[in-house]
Amino acid sequence: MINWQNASFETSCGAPSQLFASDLPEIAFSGKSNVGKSSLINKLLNRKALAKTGAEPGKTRTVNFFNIDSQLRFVDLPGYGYAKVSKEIKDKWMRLMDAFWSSERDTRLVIQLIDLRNGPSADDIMMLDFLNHYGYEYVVAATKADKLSKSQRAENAEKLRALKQLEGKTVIEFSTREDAGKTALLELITERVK
Ligand SMILES: Nc1nc2c(ncn2[C@@H]2O[C@H](COP(=O)(O)OP(=O)(O)O)[C@@H](O)[C@H]2O)c(=O)[nH]1
Ligand SMILES: [Mg+2]
Repeated sequence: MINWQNASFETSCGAPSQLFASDLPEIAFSGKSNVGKSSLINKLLNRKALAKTGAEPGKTRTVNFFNIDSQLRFVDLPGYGYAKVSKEIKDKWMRLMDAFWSSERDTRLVIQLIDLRNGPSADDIMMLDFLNHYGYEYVVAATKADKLSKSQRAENAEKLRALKQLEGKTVIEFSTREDAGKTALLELITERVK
């Protein structure tokens, strides 16, 4: 049994040299800036502000590690796709991500977040291609589902599920205001960490 209440922030890494080898199973949360990664982590763990939310898009440029009951780690990855950041910052992000994905890690599952309102961006598609190419086990959390009408929500979810990159993949509609997505994700995570 995992005690989800027993979660704490461990460390932030802003440079490749700060990344440490993983000695626990990891669940990585990936997505563009502002898609709701930190909010989703807080929702899963029943916490208001364990992961910092609503920071100016593109501001969270570190890899943030959370220890869950000494059994696994949640990894809040820095968001991509923020148009207004300089090339220097984008290059820095790329080097950090390269270092993360090429390091020896026990990544059990990637939760790839995609905003259900707009559908996948070009960067999201690149990320899906990357995950598919390297054979990562992943699921999509389609976020901010509460911001859509019932019919728009169903239509957007259907479109997302029909994406050729997502063939055979699980897409979970998620909202911080609902418990269904949270329950589904926690089940998947538990299954992968066993
Ligand atoms: N209505 C609604 N707003 C959300 C949801 N998830 C995140 N947000 C809001 O979206 C903004 C960005 O969320 P954040 O978690 O910081 O995104 P991150 O940059 O991906 O970590 C914040 O203002 C959140 O309150 C959701 O499910 N529903
Ligand atoms: Mg964040």
